[in-house]
Amino acid sequence: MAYALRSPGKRVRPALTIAAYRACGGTSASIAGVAAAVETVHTYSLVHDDLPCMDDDDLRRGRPTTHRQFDVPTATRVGFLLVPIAARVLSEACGTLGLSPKEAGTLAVELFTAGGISGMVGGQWLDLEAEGRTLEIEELRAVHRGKTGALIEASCVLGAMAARAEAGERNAIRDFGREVGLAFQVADDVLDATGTSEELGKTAGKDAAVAKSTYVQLLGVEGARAAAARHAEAAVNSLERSGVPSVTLASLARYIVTRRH
Ligand code: GRG
Repeated sequence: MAYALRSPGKRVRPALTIAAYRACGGTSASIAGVAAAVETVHTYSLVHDDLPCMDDDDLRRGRPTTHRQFDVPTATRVGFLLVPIAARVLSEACGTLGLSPKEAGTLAVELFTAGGISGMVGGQWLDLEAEGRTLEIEELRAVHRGKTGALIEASCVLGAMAARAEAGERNAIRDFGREVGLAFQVADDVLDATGTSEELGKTAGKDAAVAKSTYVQLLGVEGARAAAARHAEAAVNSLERSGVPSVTLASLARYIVTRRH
C-alpha cells in the first residue's frame, strides 16, 4: 500500500480539492485529509487498472506497477484495502474540519458514488467492453465521464462541500469539475499517442496497440488538442460566470491540457 500511495503521481485530484475548498472560502489545513481520501481512491484504481485482467501494464509513474513489484494477489489486495482506508481518512478529516456527521455523510456519498458503478467503475467496465469496437464520440464521452471524469468532478465538489459552499457555488464547481474531467481525458489520449514511455512514466501508445477508441482516433491529434483546450476554457468560464473566480483552479485547468506527462 505504501509503495502504491507514495509513488510520484501528479496529485492533480488533491490539488483540485484544495483549490476548490479555498475558492469557496475554506481556510483549514485539514482539507488535506479530504484530498488524501480522493488520491487514495485514485491510487486503488491505478493498482487495479494495471492488473493483467484489466490493462495489463508493467510501468506506472516511472516504476514497476504494484503487481510487477510484488505479485498479482498482493496488488489485488492492496487495491481493495485502499478503499476502507480512503473512507477512514475522509471521516477523520471531516471531523477535524468540524463538519457534522450528516455533512460528512454527504461527502462520503459524493466520493463513493463517483468511485462506483455510476462513475469510475462503471466507466471502466464500459471501456473494457468496448475494446476492439469503434465508439461514436458521444459513447466515448460517456465512458470517460465515468472512468476518469467522475472522480475529477468529485475532487472539486468535495472541496466546495467541505467549505460549506452554498448551492450556486457548489453547482459552479461541479460544472468546472465536469469540464476539467473531460479535458483531462482528451489530453491523456493525446499524450498516449504522442509521448514516450519515459516521459509519461507509463507505457505509451497503449491505446493504438489494443485498438481502443480514443479522442485522437476520432478527431486526430490536433483536433483532440483543440477539444481539450475548449473543455478547459469552458471550465474556467463556468467559474467566472457564477462568481467563483479562482486563479489556482484556472491554472490547474490549463495545466491539465498543457502537461507533458
Ligand atoms: C471492476 C470494472 C472494474 C473497475 C475497477 C480499475 C478501476 C476500478 C477503474 C479504472 C479507472 C482508471 C484507471 C481511469 C484512468 C484515469 C486516468 C486517466 C489515470 C491517470 O491519472 P493521472 O495522470 O495519474 O492523474 P497520476 O499517476 O499522475 O496520479
